[in-house]
Amino acid sequence: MTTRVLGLEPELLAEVKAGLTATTKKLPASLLYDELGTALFEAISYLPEYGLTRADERILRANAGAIMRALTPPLVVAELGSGTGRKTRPLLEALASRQSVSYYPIDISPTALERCETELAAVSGVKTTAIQGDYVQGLLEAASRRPPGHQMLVLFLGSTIGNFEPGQADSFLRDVRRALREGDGLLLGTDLVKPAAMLVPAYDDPLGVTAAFNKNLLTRLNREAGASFDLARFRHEARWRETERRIEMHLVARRAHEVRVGAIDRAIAFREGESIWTESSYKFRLEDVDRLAKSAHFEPVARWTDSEWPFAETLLRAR
Ligand code: AVI
Repeated sequence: MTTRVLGLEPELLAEVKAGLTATTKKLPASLLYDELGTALFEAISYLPEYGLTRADERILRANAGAIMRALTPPLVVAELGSGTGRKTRPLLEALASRQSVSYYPIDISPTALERCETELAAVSGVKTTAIQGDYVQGLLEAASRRPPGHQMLVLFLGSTIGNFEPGQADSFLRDVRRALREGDGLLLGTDLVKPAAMLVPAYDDPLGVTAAFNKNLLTRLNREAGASFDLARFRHEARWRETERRIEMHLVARRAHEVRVGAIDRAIAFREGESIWTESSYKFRLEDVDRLAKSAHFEPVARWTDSEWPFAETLLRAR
């Protein structure tokens, strides 16, 4: 048997080159999600220190009926980033008790879509049509399939919006809005600002799962960009930036050394203590969510929060 190792897409490779040769070294967070990275993120969601996913799921489970009652049937449902389908299930079950449901999970990863389809196969009254690809393109495709007279509900859960830079989050929501019609809904999950004592261990857990998730990015560059990163020469660090309200993940060089990256034909020099910034995870205040929504022509109509782990699910209506 031969294993085919694919190289990075040219655009991603160009981002890697720009990021590693910049004064402040940065890598695209999307690199974190290869097959192993996706499995490690799922493991993170079970860590006692990482309350985000459980809070998201708790809110959806406890309020599925109320969320669906806030919308006017008949509805079709599209989800940006299908995940495993685990947290979407109660929402689809609540809706399927009123109407037959067309559900369009949209994801770049075929593995994620397969898992989502398997998880939801047993839910009666739900027809799942997976769309592989970019979120906005996928949403346009789902919107083009909606039957006449149906409203669309878009799910963007898990605070994935927090991994966008603020300007990107803004333009992304505008793109989503453009794919929708007036009156359509967007259920937006956002992790809320909380004390550093809760946030830092969530992104630097004692078991080292988040460290493995972060370092796996270097393994990926070794495999897919011909790099020679020695993982032992880097340590994971989570930094809470109070003013920017974001957690940053970094990989910090333990000592000065050089790393060859074959696919960009460069030797990258690291000073001792120099870091590669790999991800930002923005945390929101409720007023930030409302401002973001309004600037993209959505109107907040209802909100559900979790008290154990501050997290909000906001139902927005396209205006
Ligand atoms: C997917 N996303 C919402 C996660 C987060 O919390 O920002 C990714 C993650 N990074 C480290 N741990 C989890």
